[in-house]
Amino acid sequence: MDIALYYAPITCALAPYITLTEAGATFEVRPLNFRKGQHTSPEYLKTNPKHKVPLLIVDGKVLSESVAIQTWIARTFPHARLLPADPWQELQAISLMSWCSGGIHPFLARINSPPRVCDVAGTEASVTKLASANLMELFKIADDLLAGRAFFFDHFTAPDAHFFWAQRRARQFELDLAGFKHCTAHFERMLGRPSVQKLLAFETSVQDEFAKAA
Ligand SMILES: N[C@@H](CCC(=O)N[C@@H](CS)C(=O)NCC(=O)O)C(=O)O
Repeated sequence: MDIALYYAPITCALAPYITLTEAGATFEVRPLNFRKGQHTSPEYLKTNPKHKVPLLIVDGKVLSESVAIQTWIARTFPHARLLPADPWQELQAISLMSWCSGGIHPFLARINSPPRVCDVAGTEASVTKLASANLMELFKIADDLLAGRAFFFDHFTAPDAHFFWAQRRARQFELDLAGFKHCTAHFERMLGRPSVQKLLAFETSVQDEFAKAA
């Protein structure tokens, strides 16, 4: 099976990179340089008109959307136990990933690019302030879910990778998550995983390559 992951540094494509690594999958990574607009090139738009990552190509077939990609990885590599075995728990895991993708991510995207959602002059700070307040509420919910646990379920699963990315992005935006002790512990635990270490080293190498090409 040929697996290729379209990826860009910093983005939510980090989550499937971690999950594929946890699965022990052999996969090719195709980095896109957003600064150079490679995600909006005519060539990429033919593959993904949404101009987003992650995008998975499996034996030439295209799969977009993080939740679907993460679910595909978990189903394809069952030995890695990337979703809980119990059907109800499995749905809870999919619910968590949908929340990362559809609940948390849109507020991160607003902070990343306020003018994309509001182009009224002088409103940037306001968009960021409101998105940050919403995120604080969401991270409080995550903090409660993680209380007394190492991971969302009784072992590492795909939602942990997805949430790790969301939390990393929020921290990069300097959201003050210090009060969320369980989120912080989860973040530090994730940073210690070999899959995350591999990802971070890979990210640095891609960023170095992009810098050389700038
Ligand atoms: N719902 C999508 C969102 C993907 C997404 O927004 N990716 C961002 C990076 S974090 C992206 O590629 N943005 C480029 C763009 O919107 O042009 C998913 O969960 O896969």
